[in-house]
Amino acid sequence: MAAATSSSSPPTPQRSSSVERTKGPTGLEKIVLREARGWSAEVHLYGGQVTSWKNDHGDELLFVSSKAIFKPPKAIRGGIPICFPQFGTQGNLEKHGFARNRFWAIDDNPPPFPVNTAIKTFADLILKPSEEDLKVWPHSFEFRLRVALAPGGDLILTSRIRNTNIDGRTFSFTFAYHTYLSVSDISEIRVEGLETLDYFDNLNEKERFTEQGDAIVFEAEVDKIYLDAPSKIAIIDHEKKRTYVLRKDGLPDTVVWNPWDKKSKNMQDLGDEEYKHMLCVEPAAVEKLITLKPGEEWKGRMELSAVPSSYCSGQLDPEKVLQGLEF
Ligand code: TA6
Repeated sequence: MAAATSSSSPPTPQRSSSVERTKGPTGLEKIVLREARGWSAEVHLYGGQVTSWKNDHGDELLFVSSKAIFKPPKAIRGGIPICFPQFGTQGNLEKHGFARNRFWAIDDNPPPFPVNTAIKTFADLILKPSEEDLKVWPHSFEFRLRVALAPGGDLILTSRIRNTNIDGRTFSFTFAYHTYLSVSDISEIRVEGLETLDYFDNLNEKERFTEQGDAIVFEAEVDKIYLDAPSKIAIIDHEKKRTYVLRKDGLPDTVVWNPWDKKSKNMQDLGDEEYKHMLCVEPAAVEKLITLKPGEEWKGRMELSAVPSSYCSGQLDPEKVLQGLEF
């Protein structure tokens, strides 16, 4: 039965989805995605970086620092920086690779994408190495990124990386979606789905430990790489009555980071108190290199939902999660 409309109530505005190219205050180009129910997202061509994801009430769900520098060569502090061709610091490559501080291009003609046809709001970007990039990482590649807003607001990032070397050389890389979530108060947050996992602790000379306890809570700085993390993780914000559900595919590990007070004070592009309102939960491929032969392609996908917190803790029993193959 169709819903009755009272003649006195104003008509509900009809929204439609849209994809618009525009510029931010410092002149950096970005694409704004809007889906029909009012959710939106923004992706900057600089870094191929998602810098906003808002729900249908206009609430920002990603953290971007008030001190973020929207000016090359600095990577933007917040949103979803892409770490490629490496996560972390090894060799000559800059920390977390160069993808996050390069200008990506709009990909007008991406190869066919096996996607859900219900998703109509998306942007396709592409990154190819410059002459300068080839000096520090001597490999030809095509990195295609699709940023999509599903009907209902879920944010979906799909990365496809192809080895386009013509001299027969393989290459290996590590990768992360360095996702900064906006939270009410870090000390009130629980993360479910990582308990009992092994992790490397970056604050403890990268020693390997096993997580104990019910859920991950935060009382101090944390910088951990969880190994073989489940494909679904929940980040529960009781105060905001919101749960983020993060699903991932092709990305075995999950990094969890919060700099806490001391480290924040040493970061030029993060306010001293802002650590309280952010949590990085980063689907990643860090501990086992991904290797591609010429012509081969790798795919890594992340899907973020923000649901009301009636989504109870305990629903993410790791056993059930591992069996859940909805993704
Ligand atoms: O993902 C965690 C991490 O690797 C931390 O070690 C911390 O340094 C963070 O990334 C931020 O790195 P950035 O280079 O963006 O300052």
